[in-house]
Amino acid sequence: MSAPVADPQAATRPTPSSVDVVVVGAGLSGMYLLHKLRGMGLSAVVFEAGTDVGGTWYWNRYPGARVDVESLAYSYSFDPDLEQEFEWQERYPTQPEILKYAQHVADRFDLRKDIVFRTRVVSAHYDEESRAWLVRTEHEDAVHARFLVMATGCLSASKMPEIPGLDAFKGETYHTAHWPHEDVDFTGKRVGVIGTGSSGVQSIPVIAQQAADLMVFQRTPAYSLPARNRALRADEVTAMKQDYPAFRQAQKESGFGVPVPLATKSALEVSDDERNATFEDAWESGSLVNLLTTYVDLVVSREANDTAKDFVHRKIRSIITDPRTASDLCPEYPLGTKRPCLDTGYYETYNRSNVHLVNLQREPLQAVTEKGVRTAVAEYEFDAIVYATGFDAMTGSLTNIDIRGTGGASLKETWSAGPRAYLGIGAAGFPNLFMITGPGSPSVLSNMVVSIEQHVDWVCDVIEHLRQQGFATIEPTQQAQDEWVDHVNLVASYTLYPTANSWYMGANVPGKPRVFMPYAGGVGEYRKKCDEIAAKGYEGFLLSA
Ligand code: NA7
Repeated sequence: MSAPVADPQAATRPTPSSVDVVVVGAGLSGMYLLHKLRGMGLSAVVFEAGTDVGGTWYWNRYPGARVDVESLAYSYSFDPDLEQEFEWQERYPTQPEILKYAQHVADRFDLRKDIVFRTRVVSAHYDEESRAWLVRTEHEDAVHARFLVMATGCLSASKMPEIPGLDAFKGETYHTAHWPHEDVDFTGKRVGVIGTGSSGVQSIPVIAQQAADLMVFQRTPAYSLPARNRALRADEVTAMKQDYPAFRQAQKESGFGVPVPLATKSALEVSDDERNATFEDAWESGSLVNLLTTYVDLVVSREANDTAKDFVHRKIRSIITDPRTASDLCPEYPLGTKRPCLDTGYYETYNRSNVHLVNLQREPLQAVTEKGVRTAVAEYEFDAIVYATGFDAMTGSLTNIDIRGTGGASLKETWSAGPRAYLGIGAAGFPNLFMITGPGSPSVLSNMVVSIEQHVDWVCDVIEHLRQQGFATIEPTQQAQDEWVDHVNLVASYTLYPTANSWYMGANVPGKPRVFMPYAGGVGEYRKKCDEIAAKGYEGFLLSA
């Protein structure tokens, strides 16, 4: 795999021996957190494995990478001047544009001077006597901190397929989540792409334009909607910037962190014509959530969901000329229960003569070989293989670090039957440890920036509360945590989410417990709950002097 090239703007600083707060990760969570902590007069250091800020948008540089929430909504709200001054170019910005935004924020708030780049945290152990975390890095630096905040992101521990021979291939190998910083040119090459989640769906149309031949290996088809991306118009930017406070408030109160009109009807109570016209409008709108939110019951009723599924199937079949390819691309699980995708020309790409689909449900992947990929049916030869095989989502970036709390208990072992966290923010037995968008919070079911800001604000308020009240430590009680996890599971059980083999459920990682990890109760309701808990003096948490 090609190693990333260092960014010229990357800075490094020596690791301090002691700080108030260690933050792991300099993505959108870690950056805002650092800014806030500094404002509170606390000392903080951020450790970041990459050579620059940006997190997801630093690592996922594959061709066609874009965010699928609109730029004017997928941006920080904490600083009105920042909101006004940054000029987004596209409705759905590309990875380079979002990375430029993150770099702009780092420059504007002079963040890099407290970030140690090129440095992975390997362990964090809580010392009960000193009531401090001892955090160690891959470079054997050690730092003591009163608080440890994991701003490690939900999708940052990438995964490869679990098949033999990954090192055998003699050609070029890429993973979408570790794309090289220099240009990759597939012109004239035979390319194999494994995986058809968002990264596959976004990169396949771009790679297809270059490659002599492109073979896509699909285990499960995605539901993908056309992004209808375009340049932003000056008038819409002006209108949004004038109305930002109201829009931000609406984001906070919404279900997904994206304001949409509230549905009032069941998909089953309207005529076929009315429903199809509604779905058609949503399809044309170019939005990830508009289709799923057209009717009240699409996420909870299989019968209602089937109407949307059938609509998308008809769309796929109307675009793709080869009936067998079209049929292979039609998902059978309910719409929305695996992360849907937004694309630019994805289905159309399968009409190109240089693009072929291999359905791994008919011919399972067996091995990577010296020349390419072997399935149960054939060996396919390539000059390059692209792994778009996703992540050990939500927990991988936390359990990959040796985190040990009270009594030396390991977080990985404590979570061996599935993650358990109160509000998705703290875990019983791990004092003064906070997770930004951790499992049990809306996180990946939301516009991440909205959820990140909410968690960062909430965590900083806790730290301020402890300081003002003279408390040294905080951690969830076992009871409050158990009740929250039960509540998260109960809410999920009312929905269709647990019915699909998704990474929300841990189903993409062999042996990972099947637990629905994000909180499906909605961003607005969740925020209210967090605020109520804070107002009651952090109900469900144990605060000690
Ligand atoms: P995803 O959405 O997890 O997609 C990974 C894809 O790779 C998906 O199609 C997987 O099939 C496939 N995959 C994973 N492991 C294998 C193996 N062993 N064999 C064959 N195919 C495999 O990751 P992305 O990077 O595309 O997107 C992540 C998120 O980024 C996305 O949801 C948005 O939030 C943005 P499966 O579906 O598991 O059968």
